[in-house]
Amino acid sequence: TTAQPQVPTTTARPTTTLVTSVVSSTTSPSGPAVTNPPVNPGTCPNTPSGLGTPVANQLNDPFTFHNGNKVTSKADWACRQREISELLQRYELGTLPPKPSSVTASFSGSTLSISVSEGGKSISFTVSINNRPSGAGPHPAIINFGTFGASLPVPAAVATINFNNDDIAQQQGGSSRGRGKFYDLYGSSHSAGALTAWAWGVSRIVDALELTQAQTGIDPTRLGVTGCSRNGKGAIVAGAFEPRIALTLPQESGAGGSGCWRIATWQKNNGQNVQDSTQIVQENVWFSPNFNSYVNNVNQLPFDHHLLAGLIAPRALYVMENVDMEWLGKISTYGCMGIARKQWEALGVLDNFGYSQVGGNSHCSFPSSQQGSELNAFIDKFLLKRSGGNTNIFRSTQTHSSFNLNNWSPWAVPSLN
Ligand code: MCU
Repeated sequence: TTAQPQVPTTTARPTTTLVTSVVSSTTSPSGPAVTNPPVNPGTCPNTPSGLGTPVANQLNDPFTFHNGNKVTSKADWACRQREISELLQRYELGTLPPKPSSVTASFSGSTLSISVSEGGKSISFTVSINNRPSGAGPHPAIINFGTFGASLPVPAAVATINFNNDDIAQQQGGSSRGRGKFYDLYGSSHSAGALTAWAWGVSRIVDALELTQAQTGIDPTRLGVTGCSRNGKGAIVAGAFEPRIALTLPQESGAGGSGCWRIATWQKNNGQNVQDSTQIVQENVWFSPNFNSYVNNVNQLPFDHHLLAGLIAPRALYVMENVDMEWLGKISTYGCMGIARKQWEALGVLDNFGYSQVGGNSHCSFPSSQQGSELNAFIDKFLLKRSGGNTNIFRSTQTHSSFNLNNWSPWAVPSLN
């Protein structure tokens, strides 16, 4: 299959301005198929307006369209992903703008400078490319949310790209709403919450890497994205919205990331101290203001975060969580990802999905038990394109016996061809 970005919105996609002619004779090593299938929007069913029937004590069926039709093929699945993306944007995350009319980039030292114009307005931002491997390359890279370097260990053969996401959209509580370069470009009342604005920023970094491949030596087809905690929420949303990301690595993202709203509410109703939808929108501006109308009754939503994760399938996702952090929603992330996994199962690519929940480490300090046979196995297979260890992982060091994965996902899992 050829890489064909899935288009999350129906708007036209203007061409990128080239600052450098990119002529590359080197090709990426081959490996497992990790791209989304092509979407032919004309063949996709229309998504009815409205929320549809509420879904309680279970998670929405990934394999039934909003109009009630069944998903029976990979082509249907690609349409369903478009629909899920649209629904997530409409009710929770805010609108993801299409590629801007102009994106230019230049690389000097370790700084990649990115300039974006749209509708007569312009912004620029920079990212630093660190630990570039020696040798001609091209080399894979992991885009890390935050300026201090990844909070998980990145092997020497992989570069790190530090993304100052707060520069694109601030996250200092309610007063940050509409602040940051994204809003300088699109207006302070744009519907996008910070997570969507950051995903847009990641897409512009990928645009810039495509333009400057000859200078940076970074292979834009072998990119990972990571971040921890609030920035882990950013990483999973970026992986979901940007199909050019090959490997998504959210670390301890918890509620609003790899957790599901409905399961967090269920945990809270069972007396646990867990972040839920009503609290999270008070704490920060990660979500669209549109979400406020649904936080008191998340059963109304035509999705939950298992479907956010499913936007990544069949690409690779490895989710790291911490069993000691009740606030993050340890049952919620376990249940949400255990059910999300069924989307990779339907596509016959369980090797591209990992969920691992361990303990004994403080928040965002990476535990060695997840490194050798898990994180490194994912990086080897999907960024370095070496055959290696097992990447079909679903484990927790705790048995969440009060939660029944199958009761919460009573729908059938088709085999999609
Ligand atoms: C796990 O991410 C967040 C969490 O959602 C917040 O409630 C808490 O305040 O901060 C966490 C975080 O980002 O920690 C660095």
